Amino acid sequence: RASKGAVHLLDYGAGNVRSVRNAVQALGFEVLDARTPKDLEGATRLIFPGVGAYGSAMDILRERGLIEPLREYVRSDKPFLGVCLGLQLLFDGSEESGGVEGLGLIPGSVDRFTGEGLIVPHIGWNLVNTKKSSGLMDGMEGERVYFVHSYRATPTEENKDWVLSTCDYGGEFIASVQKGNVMACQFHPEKSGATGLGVFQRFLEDAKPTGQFGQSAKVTDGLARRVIACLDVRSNDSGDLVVTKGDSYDVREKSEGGDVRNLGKPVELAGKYFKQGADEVAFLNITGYRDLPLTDAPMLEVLRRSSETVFVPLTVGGGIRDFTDSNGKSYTSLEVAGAYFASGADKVSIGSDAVYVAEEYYASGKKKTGKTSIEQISNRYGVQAVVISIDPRRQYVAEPSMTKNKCIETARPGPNGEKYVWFQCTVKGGREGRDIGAYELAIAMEALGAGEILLNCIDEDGQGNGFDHELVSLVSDAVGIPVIASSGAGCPAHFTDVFNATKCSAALAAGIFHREEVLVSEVKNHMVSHGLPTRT
Ligand code: 1PR
Repeated sequence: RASKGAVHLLDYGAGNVRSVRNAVQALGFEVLDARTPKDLEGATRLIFPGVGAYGSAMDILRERGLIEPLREYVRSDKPFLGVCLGLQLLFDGSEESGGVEGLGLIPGSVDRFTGEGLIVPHIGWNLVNTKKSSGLMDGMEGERVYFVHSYRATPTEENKDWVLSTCDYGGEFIASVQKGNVMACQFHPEKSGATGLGVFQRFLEDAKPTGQFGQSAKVTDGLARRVIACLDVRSNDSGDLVVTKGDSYDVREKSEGGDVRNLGKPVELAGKYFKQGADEVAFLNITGYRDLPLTDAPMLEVLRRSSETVFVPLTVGGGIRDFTDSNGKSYTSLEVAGAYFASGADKVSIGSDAVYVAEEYYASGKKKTGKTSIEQISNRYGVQAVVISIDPRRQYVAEPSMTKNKCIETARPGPNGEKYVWFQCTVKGGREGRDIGAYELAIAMEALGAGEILLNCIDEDGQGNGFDHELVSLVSDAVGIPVIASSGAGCPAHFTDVFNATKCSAALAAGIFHREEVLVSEVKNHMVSHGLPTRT
């Protein structure tokens, strides 16, 4: 296919810019890399997908001598589109990373979201209010776009000539800016499905304003509750990478010597769920705790290929930890995560390693070392990039004093009539229980810089009886970061139920989607008909 033209992409080597690249290519444009000041000089159209933490982004730009050339490019009013951190860096500075100076092109500072009970990061699909007519945001009335950030710029008298649209999350913040040919969005067009691709298209095709405003967003409709499709991936006995699905984590067919259940191919299923309207797709490499992740090329390839066609966030988990391979070469968890991000993942999910880290955290009297996988990845790539996958199992006790872990009175007593339950964390895909609860783990992880909790439940996994509301409430009441309810969905009503009964921000399912018992779109329709904010 003939290229419609070229656009430079400022890739300073942090995090996932592959999706932006893929989105631009999917629209028929050629992507050229801008890595040096000289590259910037030659650019006639530039996209700046800022990723990672504010401080480390500015450090890298400085090291590469890009700060002045970037300022010059923007001041000269050449076509520029910043994305997420690429918007924030245009401002004077940020509260993030202990206070950092930015490019100083737009007046104002970028501050952390605050608000009583507000879940931070702001992750998910939210509505934008268009403030003025422009080519960029035209036709976006009533559409939701994908945000993922903990810091935001707010509209003020000084920057009002820049503000193109705002969004409401614990107060009004800037969703996009534009002055002349310079524009930027706090949301991620490359992760916002067809609506987001439209933003890129209008930027790339120099769309002129139609004069139509979008003022449709009602604050009460705000942030949508997310529906996530999860693909548990592993090799079967013939060595093929398959999507599998267990009952309480047992993924083998029940027959004698049963093979690993095969429910399809990862890339195809991811594409199918994107088309059905999944808000995110998660890949869990369920044997990652024993495989050597960086030699696990199939999973990296799955991400690369999925990110070419799936324009919503991708999470990958399994085997994210420090390890030494069979040749004696050591990798840090940061390097492992980096390989996943570079292949198209937006977030990494950490399971077993998080349990060990939390145990040490409590044993040391809650000391932060800065050296754990969670802290390192979060510092480098931002809190939103670190998901903690918890694999808990119910443990019943007659009295709370029988465990040091947080217990609750349960409406579903244990086999011997025990009235109390705690939720025991496991490692290695549920194979080994540890003396720490999901509640304790979640609190430790938030303190160390995790951005989200993926809360599975071994007892409910694959059962189709609905989510464990007691577990989801316990954890989502304890932390201020988003919690994804997982395990047990059997019908659309189970999603609506868990959203109504708990503070979870998202709900995830696997089996019902793989077996085609329920479409993602049917879940969404049920949510809409029950008045839940939903991206449709
Ligand atoms: O410990 O960092 O290497 O990560 C391993 C990852 O693999 C963890 O995220 C862990 O949850 C996952 N995992 C390990 N073993 C299994 C297994 O099933 N044998 N799968 C496994 C986790 C749970 C969910 C599932 C929901 C929804 N599967 O991912 O998709 O329970 O299922 P449902 O809707 O069918 O009920 P590390």
